[in-house]
Amino acid sequence: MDIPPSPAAPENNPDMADAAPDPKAPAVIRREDYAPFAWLVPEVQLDFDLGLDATRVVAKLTVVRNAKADPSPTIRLNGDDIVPLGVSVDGEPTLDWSMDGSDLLIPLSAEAHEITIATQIDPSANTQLMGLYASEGMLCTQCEAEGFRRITFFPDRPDVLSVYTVRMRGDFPVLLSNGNLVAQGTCEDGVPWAEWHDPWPKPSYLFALVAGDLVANSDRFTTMSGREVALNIYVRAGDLERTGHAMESLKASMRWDEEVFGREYDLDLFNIVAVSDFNMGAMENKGLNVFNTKYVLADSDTATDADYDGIEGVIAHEYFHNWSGNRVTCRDWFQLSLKEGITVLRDQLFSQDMGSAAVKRIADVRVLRGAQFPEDSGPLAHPIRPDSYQEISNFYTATVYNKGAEVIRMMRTMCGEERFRAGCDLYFERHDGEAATCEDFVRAMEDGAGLDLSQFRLWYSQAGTPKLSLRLEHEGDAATLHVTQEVPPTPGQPVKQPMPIPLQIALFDRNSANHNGEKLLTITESQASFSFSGYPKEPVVSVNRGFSAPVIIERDVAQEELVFLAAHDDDPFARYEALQDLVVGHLKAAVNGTLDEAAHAEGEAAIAKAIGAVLTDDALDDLMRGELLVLPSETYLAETIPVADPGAIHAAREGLKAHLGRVLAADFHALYDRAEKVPFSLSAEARGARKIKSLVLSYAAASDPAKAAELAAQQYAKADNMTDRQGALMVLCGLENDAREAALKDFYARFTGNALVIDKWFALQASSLHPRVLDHVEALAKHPDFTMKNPNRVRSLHMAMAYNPHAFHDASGRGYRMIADLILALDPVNPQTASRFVGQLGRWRRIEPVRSAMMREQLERIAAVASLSRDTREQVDKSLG
Ligand code: B3K
Ligand code: ZN
Repeated sequence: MDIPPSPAAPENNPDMADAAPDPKAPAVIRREDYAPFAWLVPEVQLDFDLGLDATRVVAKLTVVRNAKADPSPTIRLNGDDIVPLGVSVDGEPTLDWSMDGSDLLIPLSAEAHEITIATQIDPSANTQLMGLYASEGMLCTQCEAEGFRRITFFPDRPDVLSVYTVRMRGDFPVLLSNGNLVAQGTCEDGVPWAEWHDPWPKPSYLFALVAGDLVANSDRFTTMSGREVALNIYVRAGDLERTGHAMESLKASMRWDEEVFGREYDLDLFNIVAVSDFNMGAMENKGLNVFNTKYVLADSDTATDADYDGIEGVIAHEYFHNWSGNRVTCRDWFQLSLKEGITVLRDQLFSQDMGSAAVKRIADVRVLRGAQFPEDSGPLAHPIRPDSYQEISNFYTATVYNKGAEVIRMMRTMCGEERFRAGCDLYFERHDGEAATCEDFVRAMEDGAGLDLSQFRLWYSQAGTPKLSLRLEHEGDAATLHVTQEVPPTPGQPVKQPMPIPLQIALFDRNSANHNGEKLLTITESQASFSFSGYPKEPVVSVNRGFSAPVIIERDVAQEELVFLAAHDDDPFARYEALQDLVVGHLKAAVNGTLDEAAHAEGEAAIAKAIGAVLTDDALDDLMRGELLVLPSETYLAETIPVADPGAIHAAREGLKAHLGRVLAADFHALYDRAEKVPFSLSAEARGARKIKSLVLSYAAASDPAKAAELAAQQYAKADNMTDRQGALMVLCGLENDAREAALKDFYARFTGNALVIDKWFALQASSLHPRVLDHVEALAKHPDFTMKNPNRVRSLHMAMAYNPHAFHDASGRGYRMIADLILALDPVNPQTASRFVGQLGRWRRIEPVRSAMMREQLERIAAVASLSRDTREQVDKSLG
């Protein structure tokens, strides 16, 4: 539970019993306070008179008393930054309404009414990018979670489901909304109009409208029952040629969801619109997904292989929401993981099937460890189903999304694919058309998949990453694995109960390097022991295979066992993990100063042997080889140390990279030479070759900068695709030489006008290992192409810097100051994006004292500003609290 700083319930806190509520303290919304809304809104009709600077909205709501809720003499309609220009009830204009804060209250006496409300908004002034806003001459909406209330007054909560009819007129060639186009034409004054109708009842957060001068890549899809669906991806005219991959990804997602989850699309039309100004990746509005251009546009000159993967995954994610999110939505925002956890799992499984399952699993675990583990061990830790919030936008987190996906993946591991499918089928069947809860999902899994999840429910309510300590005992022919588990305290949850942890293991015979099958152990207590007979020799244990549980494993394991597993484990994740453990163990000891010279050399030698084997193992494909060659990140290393010294971690990791680059130079370069000969294509082989080239360059940059600069400059000059070009420029950016300046200049000139590629130009410089990276970031913030109004640009520059430990944790504290300055400047413009930066400073308790004090000081500087948004205020107060 994430207890906010404002008043805890007086009964739980005797000191507060008599205290008057602080009027300035933001309201805390609690899960336990859920009550159904007093009114149903079966139908909504919206009329828009669209303009970039002034849009008039007339909303007609049919409201009926909700027999399942406590009766109310008024209806409360949420608003944010809007005023009612006129209110009618049952066709009669009325002044009998009042405002409560930003909400509109209208007294209603009968069982059913029709309410009409007029509002006017200025989309161009909407820099928050929530509600209806203007982006480069077009209009678009973002309503999740609470943006609809910035368009019109409405019960803006996900459990109020309505059928929408939308009419709009405006001087834009393309006018889109959810559902099906009913009619369109031109008004007498020559202005285009259109009417849309969405037959599926939906909450307001799924409403969308787009108006602009757009062109479409159009295609068709025939569903499994033979229905024809028209598909369109709308972009600006110049971007049309870069929509092919997105369209292929969409069709593949539609087919996959039918085949794997039995889910069919349910409208005759599916539209996607790409927009450059967007707070996140994309949004699953019913029948009208709105996307950040970053997750739509790609060709080989401008997008990397990682960009292609990102598009495939996000297109799938948003499409999959049509069932897991839209057909079955959330009762309240505490249930966010109900739709996000399952949908992330669905997109992960899809991408596993589209490419290399092993590589995708490793990448997903890397994201979890890099983003979610730090969240779970810091001041913003919360369970996947939080108990309270001040600003819901702060809860679109790696915990709700990625840990949420891991929790459902564990259910799948425990029951197997077939039973998991039966559980999902039951969930969709039971709750179709409803606003459901996490508990509904768990029950459907119990009933449909036959799992007993009574104890497992703790995964929904307890925050913190469980730690397992393992010890193997060997006697006679029996091997016994002793396991203890501990779930660390988190804010508001000082004491935890043991959780059920499904741990996939295998016991390897040292001589044959074989095992006799995987075993799934479920640890349900604080301590457990599992015995296995038939092992006259002590086996080598491979644990948490496939990352079967999102936990931290601590075990005393000999270096040679890790080397053994790194070479022989048949589970690709476990093989990767063995190498990571080997490196983490060595670097932690190096940072802690517990290695004498001999032990240091021994550690390096063991790692070099294991990495050397990876370089030369012909059985590995290059994509997997590439994964194995990525050293654990500095963030992940810091996470494994109670109080970390980022400077020491950086030095130790770079030192190891340099050592490996030196002693394995011949193998690295042989690999590079081979990879260089593979011509460009999107095949796995060619993608693998590109991944290898960039990795070799980065090892070379640490061990032999001059050689690296020469190779990178050559690669840059010869590049016929963005992956090679970016890989080369990334390495050059970290080095001090003329080639760096020349390549940066060339890159900028070559791609001027392509915002997504110019984003890369900013990001590469901000994430570089260059000693003057902070000077570069400071200068770039003054570059004419930098703007705080475009979230992609801010992420490219400041987010890239904040997640570059070498820059952010600069010993002078300048990185912290720059991020605090950014938060303060961005907060009034776009609070959602600003508050996303706070978490980095919020890590102060886990950082060595000198830096820690400086981080805290910056948080205090932010906290002292009275006018902070609710978003930033909540994160800053919790980070200090
Ligand atoms: N559901 C949206 C996220 C909305 C975020 C609002 N702050 C995208 C997604 O998860 O698919
Ligand atoms: Zn989602």
